[in-house]
Amino acid sequence: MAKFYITTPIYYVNDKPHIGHTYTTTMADIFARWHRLLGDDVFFLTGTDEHGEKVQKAAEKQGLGPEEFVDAMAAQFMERWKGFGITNDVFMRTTDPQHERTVKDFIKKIYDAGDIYKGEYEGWYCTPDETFVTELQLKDGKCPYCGREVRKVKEESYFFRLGKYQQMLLDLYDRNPDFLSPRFRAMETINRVKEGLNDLSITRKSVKWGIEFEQDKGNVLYVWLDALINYLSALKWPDGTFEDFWPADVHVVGKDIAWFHAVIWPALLMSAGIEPPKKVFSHGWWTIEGRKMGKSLGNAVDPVDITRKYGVDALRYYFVREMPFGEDGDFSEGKLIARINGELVDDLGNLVYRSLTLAERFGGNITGTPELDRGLDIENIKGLMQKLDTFNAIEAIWEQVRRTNRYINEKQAWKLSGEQLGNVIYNLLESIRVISILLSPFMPETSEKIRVQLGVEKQGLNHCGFGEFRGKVSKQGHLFEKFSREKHSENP
Ligand code: ME8
Repeated sequence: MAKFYITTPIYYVNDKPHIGHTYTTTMADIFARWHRLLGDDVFFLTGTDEHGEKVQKAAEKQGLGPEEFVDAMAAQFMERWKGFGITNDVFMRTTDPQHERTVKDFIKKIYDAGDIYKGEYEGWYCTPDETFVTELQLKDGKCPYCGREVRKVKEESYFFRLGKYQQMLLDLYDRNPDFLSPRFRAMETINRVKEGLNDLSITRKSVKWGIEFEQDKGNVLYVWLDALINYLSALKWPDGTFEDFWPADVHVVGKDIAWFHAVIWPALLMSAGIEPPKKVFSHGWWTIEGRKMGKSLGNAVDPVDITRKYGVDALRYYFVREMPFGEDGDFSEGKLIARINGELVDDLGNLVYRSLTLAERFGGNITGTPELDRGLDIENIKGLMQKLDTFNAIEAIWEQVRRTNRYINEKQAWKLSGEQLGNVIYNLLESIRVISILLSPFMPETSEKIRVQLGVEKQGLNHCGFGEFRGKVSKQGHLFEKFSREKHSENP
């Protein structure tokens, strides 16, 4: 059995989950579900990043101790993912004792390898990004990544010999062109690595909320170092299920944190003598109604509000449909409504409703010759999903939805009877059954509703060929309802 280990970033608990977190987690969930459908042994990891200055400050602002604060916030993330049907196998918190153990073992390993030395860090620090910024990188005196205020830091610190790994990293990118995906984003990282790598400050004296640096107590580990190691602690490295699942098949991350995953992480692993992950996929960013997302702009749409109004599956569908995985895109409620009305209601909902109506009225045998399977290339869809190309995969599935809808009209099904009608219904139901399997990673609730109405068993991807239809159909109303744009604009 093939294994598939997929991760999301672990999110900072300084604030509740937003649409960006929901996007990353949902996309990873789609791949995890797809691989389960293939019959793979899947390990899907998400979690929370609970240490560091940013989280410490957020706790202080609420007048809470950090432990109390992170417990409450982590619970919100867990609850949110549960409500969104996210099927993670483990939820890793960086305050988990297992994580602390793994981190300490890992640090010891790279310390013993001679890759950590004592020095002094002098430069700038961006707390919202938890990132060191050099004098040269500053943009108008602000953080070059997020444009926010930076703070001068001058303190004793331990460093990781990142510079030592420059050539090994370049060799890795060379040897494995798929390591950094998508390709168009890879060049930026590769060029930066070619320019040279500074050693990385990995401990802080002025920060208290973190994992202690055991080799010199009184220093706390840099939050990013702590965080990256979660991908190992979830497997209980060096024992546990490490051998079963490592290397990770794909770390799904936003483009903002590609550097940490594509440069720092593999270098740390090399130092510890551990194989690098197979792939780091950095996806694009959502703007909201054309504007950069952020609380300060007051336009952070709450995914809970969205799903309460439109349903979880509609949001999942929008995520995949609206933005090719890897590119940037814009989130707008108007566009979401347009897709619900035009595609979920008119294409899919209508197809299922019409077909089940025909099937329920029909008294004869639902049997015939496969016709609607011709344009459907399952191997092609599998290949697209292997390349993480959800955008073209959903389009290929949708083409089958539209083809099946057209078939009803071409056959003028409403004029048929007897064996001819039985054959048409057979093709419709088999096509819908296959569509429901293919759609299950994308829209699990909808897929399940279709399956129940068809009266068929849960099936994997090896059941996507047309066979004998074996269901007992029972129609249960429409899958989706239409929304009016006017109502939305009055009440945004
Ligand atoms: O960076 N569009 O956590 P974080 C799409 N704790 N995705 C977005 C987005 C947007 N506008 N904004 C954020 C951290 N994201 C670290 C990670 S991993 C070892 C440690 C998503 O809470 C995107 O996936 O700031 C991004 O990488 C992540 O949220 C950042 O989450």
